[in-house]
Amino acid sequence: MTAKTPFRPRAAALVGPFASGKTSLLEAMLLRAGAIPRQGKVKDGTTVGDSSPEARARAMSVELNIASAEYLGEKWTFIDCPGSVEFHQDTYNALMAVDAAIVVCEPDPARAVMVAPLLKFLDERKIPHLLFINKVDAAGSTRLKETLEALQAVSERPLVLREIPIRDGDQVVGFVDLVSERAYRYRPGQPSDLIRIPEPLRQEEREARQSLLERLADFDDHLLEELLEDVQPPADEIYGDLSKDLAEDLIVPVFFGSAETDGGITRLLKALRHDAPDPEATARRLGFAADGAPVARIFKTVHAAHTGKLSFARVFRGEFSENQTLDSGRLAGLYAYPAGAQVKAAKAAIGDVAAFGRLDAAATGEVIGGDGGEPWPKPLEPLFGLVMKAEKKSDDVKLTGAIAKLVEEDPSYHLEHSAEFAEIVLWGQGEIHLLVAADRLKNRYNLQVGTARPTVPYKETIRKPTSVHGRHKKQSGGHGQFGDIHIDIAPQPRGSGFVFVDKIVGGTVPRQYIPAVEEGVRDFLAQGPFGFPVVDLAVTLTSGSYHSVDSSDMAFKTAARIAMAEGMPKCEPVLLEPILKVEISVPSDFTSKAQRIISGRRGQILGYDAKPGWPGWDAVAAYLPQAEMGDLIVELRSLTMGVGTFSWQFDHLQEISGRTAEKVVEDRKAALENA
Ligand SMILES: Nc1nc2c(ncn2[C@@H]2O[C@H](COP(=O)(O)OP(=O)(O)OP(=O)(O)O)[C@@H](O)[C@H]2O)c(=O)[nH]1
Ligand SMILES: [Mg+2]
Repeated sequence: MTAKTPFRPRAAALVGPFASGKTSLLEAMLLRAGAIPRQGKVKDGTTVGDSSPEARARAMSVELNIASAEYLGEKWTFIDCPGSVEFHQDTYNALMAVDAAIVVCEPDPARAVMVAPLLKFLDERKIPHLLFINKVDAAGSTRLKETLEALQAVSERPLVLREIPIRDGDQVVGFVDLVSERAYRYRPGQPSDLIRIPEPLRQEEREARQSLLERLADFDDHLLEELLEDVQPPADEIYGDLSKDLAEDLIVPVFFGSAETDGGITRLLKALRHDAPDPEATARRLGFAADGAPVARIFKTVHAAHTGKLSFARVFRGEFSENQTLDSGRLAGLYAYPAGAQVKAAKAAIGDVAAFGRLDAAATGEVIGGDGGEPWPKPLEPLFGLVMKAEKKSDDVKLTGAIAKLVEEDPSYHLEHSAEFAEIVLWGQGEIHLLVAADRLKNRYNLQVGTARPTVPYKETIRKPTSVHGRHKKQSGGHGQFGDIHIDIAPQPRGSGFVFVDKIVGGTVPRQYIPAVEEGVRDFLAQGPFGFPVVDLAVTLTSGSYHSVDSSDMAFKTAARIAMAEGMPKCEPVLLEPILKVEISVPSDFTSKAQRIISGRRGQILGYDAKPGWPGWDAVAAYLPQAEMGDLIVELRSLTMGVGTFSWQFDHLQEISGRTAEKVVEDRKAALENA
């Protein structure tokens, strides 16, 4: 870096659908920048990214990969994000920290819809982004044009092709840059060769360039005038428009190439270098004023074995140094990530991505050294839950502590302690998300955990009233036991819970024993005849008798339990199933599939409508038994290219009977016997 070319370190996120080649692209960019000596492969487990055991085991990204490099003397931090929607919390959080995003997709029009939720996130927040259509080396990648059309259909912003492909048969072997009008032929593992524009492409090149210029002219009156007057705009003007329009998220420039065979990587890096906004512009976009004390925003929290808690943050103002005192404590360590390796750093200045050590009170989304900034994305709602059960009972406390750390790292995990069923339920975004959590518990905390489906919180109630007498009398040796009560048991309207009524007159049950009667009833109701909590009933204590020596709390409690055990079966007990109100969101092509999923799961469709703010998407509202929610997200994703999702909340309890109810009761009995 020379004094003449002041620049700030910049950061770009690599995002895009599952397996589109982001981690491979990171590897290719690090190689091109000279940060690594050779290019590893995801399949071989040799990439800089995906180095955690959980990622390697699955050959997919399950957390952020952060690596910095210098390209042509300028420092970049690349944040390679997981493509799987189950790990999108990390992806969304990383996008809050970068100057620009590279959306990596595949040259397949059918997959374009998979990018829709990401593009929506980017456009809503005006995060500058460009598209990189990867894997053009693969045979049959002749469908660039169709892919682009399909992508345009899911992008609010105009997509602007920056280059056109040079083909050999059905393979892309190079490109013509539409601004410089230079042609290049890919050379695997090396920068492309400059060649003459192939004669047959001249016409296509001119047309594509013209449409690029027309797009830019939509946002530049001067350029529009030049085009109308047939004046060739100078290259500088075009470059100026490209970077301005990218920075303001007015257009989305489109590139293509091949991460694995090194096609189009230099072009992509150069485009970033020329067009990506600098961190001062990004700080402005994110609502951080230029002047003031240093600020950095935490976009990821990690609990690492040797360093303890690490808060990964991007610096948006000023400079931090090790040992500095912050509001949240002393800055006990600063780390940088050249080519993905963790090294100690003395300072982190505007633009840098650094990990801040041991800020114990700090959480992801927090601004270190200040406040303000754009609202942080909300944690993704829980969609799939698994019980985490420590194999050793003595590990239970340790397990809860370790899960709390996982939740801190990824706020789209949600911990639920179910007191009713004594279960630790971890909720998350899908099955893999939770199995990765279980692996992390094992790999990092040496906790062997088994997983199981959470118990569905069925309840029971009664349909008919009854009156019953409960008497507990024991004469064993000295002190006896005596409790004697009459109670009425009666159904109550849905949602009223449990009511205890005391109608004792004349002291047939002395005051001091009445709470014991209620306690006995409540104890019984915690696990009714079917094994579930009983709700929506009233128990009225009408009369009783006592013994001046032998009566006690214990005796009346037992009498109450006896009365309940005798009375309940006469009240026509019935199972109550929890019903959720769900709203499924899908692109409208998938609406009928979503409806079929609901009916296939004993659900009741309430209606569907266009999803507000999501052109081309529908929201299907339905009632769904909670028992059917277990793997709903799995089926929904498999039928909607991974983009369908849902939100849910408990709505009401509903009586069930017949075979479904019998099965629930059998399973519950078996579970209670095994417990
Ligand atoms: N033919 C071809 N295959 C590629 C290319 N880039 C990546 N792949 C393959 O695509 C698969 C996924 O690559 P990754 O780099 O892990 O993709 P990713 O986008 O990081 O995946 P996730 O992070 O799990 O979403 C691997 O099998 C790669 O070998 C490419 O340019 N050409
Ligand atoms: Mg990856």
